[in-house]
Amino acid sequence: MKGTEKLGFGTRAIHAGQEPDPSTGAVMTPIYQTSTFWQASPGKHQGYAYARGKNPTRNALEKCLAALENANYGLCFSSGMGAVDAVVKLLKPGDEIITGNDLYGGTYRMFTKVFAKYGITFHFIDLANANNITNYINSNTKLIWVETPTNPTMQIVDIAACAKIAKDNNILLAVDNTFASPYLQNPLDLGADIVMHSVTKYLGGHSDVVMGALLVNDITIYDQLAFIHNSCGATPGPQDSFLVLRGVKTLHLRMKAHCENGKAIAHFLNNHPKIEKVYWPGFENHPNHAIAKKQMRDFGGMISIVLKGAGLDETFRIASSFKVFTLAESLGGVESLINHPATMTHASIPKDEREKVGVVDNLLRLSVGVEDLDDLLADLEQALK
Ligand code: P1T
Repeated sequence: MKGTEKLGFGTRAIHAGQEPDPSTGAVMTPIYQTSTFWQASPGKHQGYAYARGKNPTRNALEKCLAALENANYGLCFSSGMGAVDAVVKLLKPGDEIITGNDLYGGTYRMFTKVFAKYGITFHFIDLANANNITNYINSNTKLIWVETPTNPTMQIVDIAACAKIAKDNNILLAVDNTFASPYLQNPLDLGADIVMHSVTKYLGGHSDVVMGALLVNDITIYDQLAFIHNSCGATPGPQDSFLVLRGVKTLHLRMKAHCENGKAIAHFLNNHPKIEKVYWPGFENHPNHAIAKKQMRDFGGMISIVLKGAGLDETFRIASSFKVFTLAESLGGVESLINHPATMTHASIPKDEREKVGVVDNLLRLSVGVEDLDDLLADLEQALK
């Protein structure tokens, strides 16, 4: 469907980037399972030469995701980490990145264990107050990397405030929008330069694909990222692109249900005697609730909890005793998941670093799915007994 930019979110989720297939009229974008494309004479082809560079199924998805983030351009990667990697490769040795002190463990690992040795310096700081950024800016600062809500303590970072600081200092702002999804938050509209997604999560929505994406408005940034994308090769295959095109068609419906269940479960846990603390940006006493309200349309289905007085054994016992929630890494699928960040998703962050921001041994993270609320509540009740 052409000219989708003025259409509502759900209509874009279903139609953007997708036309009946020109060769057969197939309504659903076919899986173009081909690595290469015929050329009538060298360089003379129908827009596609080699599938690392461009594939029609992936192209349709890139256009669809761009439409959901109000972006001009999209690029899909073989994982969320592949997308993060491409952004950091915009920089050169000597450059510096300012980022948050609560990040997905894999992002922290890539920054500290991979790119630090290529001469890039990272500052992991408290971004709950965006003004802290100015203390770390110098002439080498090239990028601010923000996750909001953060993984796993649900801190909220003021995207518009970060964007103003970035613009004033000629620095790029990239926002990892994985936890919010484009249904809840659109960082480019708030002044960010690059939006990143682990498509594996809410966009895919069914825990059957690993993929990443970058969405941008500026053609110069797009050209640089597209060059890295093709040169370094972290591109996804057509089958996975098809699965995500299919998953995205229900993003708006799923997100409504995630938010509804998330809200009810956050309140239930907040009143539970076994729980010491609940991290969820929808609570009025969340330190940045006002910013969450300003930049998000709802508060999502990601919740973290601290178990009252529980040691590691007790935490493991509880984490292993769910019947509807599944103990597993990842998030954002239709099914509810429970995760122990300290030993699973954030195990690569040194204990003293993670504990400073609250990623303690008795913290559990819930990805609230779209099952029947009563079943989820009953499962929490029995597991916490
Ligand atoms: O797993 P992958 O698609 O490569 O995406 C990495 C990634 C990036 N950013 C955020 C905010 C993420 O949460 C992730 C992946 N996170 C998990 C697997 C997890 O369970 O937290």
